Formats: sequence, C-alpha cells, structure tokens
Amino acid sequence: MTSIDSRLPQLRNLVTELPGPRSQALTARRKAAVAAGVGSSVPVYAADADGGVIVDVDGNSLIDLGSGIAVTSVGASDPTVAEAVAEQAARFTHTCFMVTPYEGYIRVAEELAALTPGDFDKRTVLFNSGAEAVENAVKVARLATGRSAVAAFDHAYHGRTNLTMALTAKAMPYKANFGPFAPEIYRLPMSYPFRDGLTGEQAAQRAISQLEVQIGADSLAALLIEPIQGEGGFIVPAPGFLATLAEWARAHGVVFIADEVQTGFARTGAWFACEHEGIVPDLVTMAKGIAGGMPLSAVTGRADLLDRVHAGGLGGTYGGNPVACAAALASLEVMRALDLPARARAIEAAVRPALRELADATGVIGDVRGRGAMLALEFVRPGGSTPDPVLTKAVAAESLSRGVVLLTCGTFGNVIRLLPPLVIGDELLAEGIEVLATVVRELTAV
Ligand code: PLZ
Repeated sequence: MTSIDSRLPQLRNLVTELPGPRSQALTARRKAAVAAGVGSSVPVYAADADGGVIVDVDGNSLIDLGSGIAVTSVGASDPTVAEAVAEQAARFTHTCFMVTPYEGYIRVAEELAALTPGDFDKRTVLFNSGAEAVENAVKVARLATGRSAVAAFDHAYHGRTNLTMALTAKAMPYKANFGPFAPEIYRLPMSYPFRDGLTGEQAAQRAISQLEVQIGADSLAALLIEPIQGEGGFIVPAPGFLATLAEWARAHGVVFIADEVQTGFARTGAWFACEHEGIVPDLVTMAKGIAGGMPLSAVTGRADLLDRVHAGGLGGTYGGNPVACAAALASLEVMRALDLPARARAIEAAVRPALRELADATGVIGDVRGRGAMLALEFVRPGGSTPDPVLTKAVAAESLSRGVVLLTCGTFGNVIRLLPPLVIGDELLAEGIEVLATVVRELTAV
C-alpha cells in the first residue's frame, strides 16, 4: 500500500474516563434539544477524525473500527477529498441538477458505469441517502416491468423511509409503531449458513419455491438483496445462493437489485461484493463509501430499465449535489491510488486469524465471517447457537471505555462488526483487535 501521511497522530490515547466531561455536557444539551428517537452508538462527541482515529471533545484519541457505518473508507478527512470539497464549495455549492446541470454529476455517472459489474450500456441517477437510492431502484423496477410486488429477505436492512421500512426486516427499532407500511412487499428466507446449514442452492430453492407459491413470478417486479447483509448481522450467504437467485430472476423478467450501500466501494476486497460471486445485477444501489463522508447515493444499472422512466420521474432538489459529486470523484481517485480493494483484502488477512483464534479460545463466538474489511463475530452462549446480545453489548461498551469504537449489529443483537477505515495503519488496527480480544477474554474468563 502507498503510505498514508496522517494529519492526526495515529494512536489510542485516553486522557479522561469515557465519556469525558465535555462529552457529558453535550449529552445534557442534546437531551434538551435533539429528538430522543435518534440514537448514537457511543456517548462520545467527535472533534476531529483522520485515518484510523477519532479525537473526541475531551482530547481522547480513539481507534475507529466503524467508519461511521462503512462510510469513511478513505478516512474522515482525506486531504484530496477535503480539497475537492473546498474547491467546489468555493465555486458553487448548488444549482440543482434539475435546473442548471453541471459536469461533476456526469463524471460520477461515467465512473459508476465503469466500476459496477456488467459491461452493458448503463445509466445512473444520483440521490442523497441509501434509502432514497433503494426507493428509486424499486420505482424503476416497477415502472419498467409493469409489476408491483417486491421481494426482500429475512434480516434485510434497506432504510428508514416508508417504503424502505417495509423492505427492512427488523421491527425494533426500525419499524415498530411506524406503520402502516407500503404494500406489495414480500419477505423471503435468507441463506444464513451458521444458522440454517443449507447450501446456497438449497437456500435459494427454498426462497424461490416460497416466492412462486406466495407471490408468483409474473407479479414480481424485483428481487432486492444485500450481497452481504449489513445491519442484519454481516450475513454472507452460502456460495451459489446469489447466483441461483440472479439466474432465476433473469429467466422470469424480474429485476435483480443488489443493495451495495454498505458493501460497496472496496469494502469487501472488491469494488462491489457481487463480484465475489460473479453476479451481475440489473440495478445496483450505492451510498456510504461513495463520497468520503459527503451525502451521496446512486442507482446504476441497465440503460433499458433506467431509460424507460419519463423525464421528471426521478430526481430531487439535492440529488447529486455538486460538492458531494466532487467528493465522490476525489474519493474514487484515492481508492484507486491506494488500491483500497487490495487493502481491504490485506485487512482481512491480518485480522481474520486473530478473530478465529479468539473464537476457538473462548467458545462464545459461534461464527467468524465476512469479507475484506467487513468482518464480524457472532456471539452465542457457550457451545451452542443461542444468541448472546448481553455479552455483545458488554464487549462493545468495554472496548469503548478502553478507546476502541466498535459497532454491533444483527437481528438478534449479537454481532460485533468490524468496519475500519480502509486507510487505517497496520499497527493501529492490530492494537484495536488486541483490545477487542482482551475484552472478550476478560468478560468470559471464569
Ligand atoms: N441499504 C444495505 O446498510 C444503511 C443505517 C443504520 P441510508 N445502513 C446503516 C441506521 O440505524 O439507520 C443502509 C444499508 C443498506 C440501505 C441503507 C440506508 O442508507 O443512507 O442510511 O439511508
């Protein structure tokens, strides 16, 4: 890897207890001003972030193993991105692509056509959030097929807007009491090798037969799936699952939408997670890692689908904002220059053996899984597969108190997920994993 010069010292350094006094004061102000419905994984307020560290308002330097949920793959203040943002902001922050368009949007679309799987004619439309991208992929699929049903999977996460809440599987906290939900959404069983023991082919046939019986292929506009599930628990489907579904979709004129919002942009060791299985989706939804932290999302896919939509049918005031586009182009430049897909594979090679060893030594980790720099530990009661969300939460909390930011996920709340910035240094990463391992060993020592 090309060496990365960091602005902030890349070290873990605690100068107060966590949360420190300034963070505590902000928590008090927040309670009086910010809606209670917005959660935060850690009660520590950021003042600065760079490379693999987040410095909080009390001067504590924390190791970041979350990247703001897989967003800051190039770091949170990469100089190439920061310069591109400043330069674009100094010229114009907005004109609205639907009013007075600009080149940056077109360049991002050209880049995404080249990077996403498939060498057919592609089109792109840009939005602001992952949920918005998913909503619009569904709009395109429905219009293009003239069908209304959409199938999503167990453990799926696709967003918090009304349509994407319906597509998301988990009630608490994402859906509970927020209904009524959008109609014509159907749920299919996922391939979850640790819990179902099925081959990819078997799991796909289970989903397909349910789909054919309960929905009917002729009514189905789209199959929507995360190639590796994110919020649902970093579930990597068994080999062949995605390919079998994609083949079935093609044979039945069903639009195959890969939601690569969390898995995209080098995170899994390839530009897109679909590549690991040789899948070529009809439409891909992207966000998160696309623009170095600036809000941008995209739907890219088959020109014959996207160009079916009438002028004015897709868009939004801020979609493809010029500053966000500049950030995306700069981020892609950094990802290429540093070969971040290779870096993600190197992170897996460095981290996975330590996680495996930890699992074998403690007996409370039922599964070590993921790809590239998207790795997870599923915590279970010793010897079995009963989820242990209490231990999982304790591991994340104790790691934080020692200066490592770790995220949890999973339908059962029992997964620790690792999503380090791809530019994190080897030593800092090793130290973060060592803290995690020490915490797990201490919490499970009898
Ligand atoms: N699709 C696969 O992972 C966002 C959100 C967590 P937005 N995941 C993190 C939370 O509690 O809100 C996500 C995703 C996949 C869609 C989305 C939605 O992306 O940018 O958050 O709308």
